[in-house]
Amino acid sequence: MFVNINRSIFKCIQSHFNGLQNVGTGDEPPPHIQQWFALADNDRNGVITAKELQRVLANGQGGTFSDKCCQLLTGLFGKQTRGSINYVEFQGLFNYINSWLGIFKGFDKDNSGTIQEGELAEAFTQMGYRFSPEFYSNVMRMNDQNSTGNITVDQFIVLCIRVQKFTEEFRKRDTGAQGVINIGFEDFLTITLGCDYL
Ligand SMILES: [Ca+2]
Ligand SMILES: [Ca+2]
Repeated sequence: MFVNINRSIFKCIQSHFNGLQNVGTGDEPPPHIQQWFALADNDRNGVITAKELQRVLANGQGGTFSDKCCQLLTGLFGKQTRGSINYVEFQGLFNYINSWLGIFKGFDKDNSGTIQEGELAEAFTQMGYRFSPEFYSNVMRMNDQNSTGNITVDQFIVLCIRVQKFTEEFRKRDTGAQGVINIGFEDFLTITLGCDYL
């Protein structure tokens, strides 16, 4: 699902991806990670920006990963230089994306390449959440801005990372594990604004 510029490369990567689920278990990075890094580093300056990352990440629906998703991913992994990823960081990002692709494929029960509302509910249930049908309807509406009834892989990744982050923040404050917290306005704003810049 990683990928590019022309259709032949896309096909190559698609088939490549099917064998990539266990990437990164050895001491040396697999050669294809180097190839991906070189492909993504368009200006050959040794680091990858969100824009460069976006050029090589296809969402499987004829588009690329969104600006938001690429910024979020470079923000998560680009620790040394803010806003860009070096080669060492890229190895972690590569494995991270592959893990998400594996999770996404597992939840895409009908192999449509996108997640529908029922699949979304099943996914979150399997992740340990219990939400109402209204919640899933709202989430679909907020993420599926073109009203297609589908969530693409990049939208799914952003959604899951945000839910994880909000869950962590909630649990820190839910000291009695009651599922309810009291929260001050400033604290609330800090969490929501912080999650926006993940
Ligand atoms: Ca670059
Ligand atoms: Ca599906």
